[in-house]
Amino acid sequence: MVDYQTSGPADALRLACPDLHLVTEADVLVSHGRDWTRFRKPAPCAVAFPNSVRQVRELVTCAAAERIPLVPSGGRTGLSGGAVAAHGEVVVSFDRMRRVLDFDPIDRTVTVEAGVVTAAVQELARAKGLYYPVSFASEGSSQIGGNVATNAGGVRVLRYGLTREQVTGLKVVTGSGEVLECNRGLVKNASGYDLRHLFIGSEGTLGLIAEVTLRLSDPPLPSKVMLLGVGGMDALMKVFDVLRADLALTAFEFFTDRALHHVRAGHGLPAPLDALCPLYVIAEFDCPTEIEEDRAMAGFERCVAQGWLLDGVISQNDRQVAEMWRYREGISESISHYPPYKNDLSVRVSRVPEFLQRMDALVREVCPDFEVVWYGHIGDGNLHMNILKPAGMELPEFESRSHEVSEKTYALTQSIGGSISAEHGIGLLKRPWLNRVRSAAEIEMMQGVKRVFDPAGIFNPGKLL
Ligand code: 2HG
Ligand code: ZN
Repeated sequence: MVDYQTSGPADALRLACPDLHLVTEADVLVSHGRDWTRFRKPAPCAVAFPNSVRQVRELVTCAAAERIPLVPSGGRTGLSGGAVAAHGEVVVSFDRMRRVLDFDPIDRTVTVEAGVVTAAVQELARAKGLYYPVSFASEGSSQIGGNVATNAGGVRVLRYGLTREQVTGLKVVTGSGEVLECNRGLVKNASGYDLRHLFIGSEGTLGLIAEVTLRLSDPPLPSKVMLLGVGGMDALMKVFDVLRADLALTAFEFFTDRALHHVRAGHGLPAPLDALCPLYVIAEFDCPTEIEEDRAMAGFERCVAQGWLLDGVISQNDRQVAEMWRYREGISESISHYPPYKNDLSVRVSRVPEFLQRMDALVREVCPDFEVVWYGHIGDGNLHMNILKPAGMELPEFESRSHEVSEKTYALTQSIGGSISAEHGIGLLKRPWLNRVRSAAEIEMMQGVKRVFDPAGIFNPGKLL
């Protein structure tokens, strides 16, 4: 139970941080008290908009003294309820911390405040002749601080890794109001525990990420995209093996015919191929010369001869690249109104064929009455499995039926060494199943780490742990 020593958390913050922008209007409480999930009602008591590290620090110091729970909030595009404030918390928004602080052409790094939008970092890198490779459908509104807090992945993890691989420095305010400068942009730093990596993926439970230094990459080579029609689950990773052997892949994404149905209906898109296929793949690869294109065509023919591929097209210009990507990147939005119950599963790439086959059988057995839409970053072992709420079923009943499916799904995932969250985090919604993928000893140690950084327990209570 929260025991506010003053008349209320908002009043306490107003007194302690007089120049902090603090909002209590109902519409802002709703908009900033939730992410893209719709299973909990937003009910924060205020939203704070600090505009500097100093203000973040003052806010945290007061919150720790008054035991005010804080929910850090970025672009609120999360899918596990990590940014949901449903219990009178104060949301800490980074919307007023959007400055680019530094670009260093020698280090090839950029330092930004946490509220800078992912697409703005990509654009800045491009303007400097470099590249920020983390890319996903919500990049136009997600913020860098949130990307770091959730270790965001996306469609090019196969080539460039997750957000973790891009972060060379972090400025973080811990629960005692301490400002930590982690790693300071160094490439090599063998001076003990790398605390930076504890904050990456911590889902706002250890500290508030105020500034981030990111490594930028070489600009990518010219690339092409193939949209391929695949014969079935068994063929999917065989196609991956063939293409990966001959091409430098930057992405290998898949979606099912049901996913295609929804994205076409939602975005008014034409059929991408003449043939109707059970599965589709988007394969992106470096293609600086005709040699690579010839290799791609040869790989395609080999897969067709084996019966693994049924049809396919290859991009000839940037417009076609963008059109092909829409079929994959538009899926999530096209089913969001149902709403879907999301599963974000991962296994080692070597176990994907077995995983897909067993998951397929499981879904047919345990929820034949639900529509299940599959898609994901299958080249890195990540499957997004969305269960759509049937019209006429109330949300609580749908959630509880979906939980039953989760029990079985997660047991299967656990049995082959996978994870119940690949890139969306544990947040609020997956918390009951954390013990499926982390041992009791690990969870206890994580709780110990939390106590070190957040002794008053103010950061994102009820999330992750
Ligand atoms: C994607 O890969 C996002 O499109 C969203 O991670 C996944 O909607 C989802 O389940
Ligand atoms: Zn994804």
